[in-house]
Amino acid sequence: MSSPIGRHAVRAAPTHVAGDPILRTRSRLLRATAITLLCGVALLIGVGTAAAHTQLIGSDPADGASLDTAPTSVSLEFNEAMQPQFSTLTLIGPDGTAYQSGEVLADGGVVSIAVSPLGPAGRYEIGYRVISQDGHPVTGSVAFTLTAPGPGAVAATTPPASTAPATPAPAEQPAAAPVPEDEGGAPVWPWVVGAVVLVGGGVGAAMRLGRG
Ligand SMILES: [Cu+2]
Repeated sequence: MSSPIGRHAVRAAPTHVAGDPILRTRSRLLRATAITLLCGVALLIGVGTAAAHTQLIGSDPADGASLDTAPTSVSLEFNEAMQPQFSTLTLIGPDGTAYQSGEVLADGGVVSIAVSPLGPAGRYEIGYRVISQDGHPVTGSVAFTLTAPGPGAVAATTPPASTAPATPAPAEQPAAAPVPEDEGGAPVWPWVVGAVVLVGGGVGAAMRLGRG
């Protein structure tokens, strides 16, 4: 609060004298940042860059769909041709498991990926990250609801019924061996001291040589 102007002036003067390169780099950075921001804002607003930025125009399953049969693949349709090597698709289930399987396939604007047998009923989210033709990544997601457990849920939800009473794990597990204090090896400090002594000696010798 006291004297920001004075301190600013003192600091700014040498910077200005020292270098146009710094200022030039900074303005280049600012310009790049501004362009990136504009692109992002345009993307958010959805104007001006419709031609430049990929847009999702459909999906299978559709966004918000309710299915009683689990799909074996998911696909997304975009408004321009997609490159499979630059496209990422994920399918995350209500249990947090990633169900996408194998490689992304692309056919024109449609990218797809196989999915392993879906698990519990609930919300499944298809996430995507693709690259627009202007090189900018576009990400998003659509979701569908599986109203009945998928084929992958059977194994997980019905553990084999065991006839024997569950045997509790032995209570007297041998305690983990205490970790010896010097597990990490020899202490480090002698090396640090040694290094300081060496460097100090070297500097001293160099100064003596420089003087003589
Ligand atoms: Cu862009």
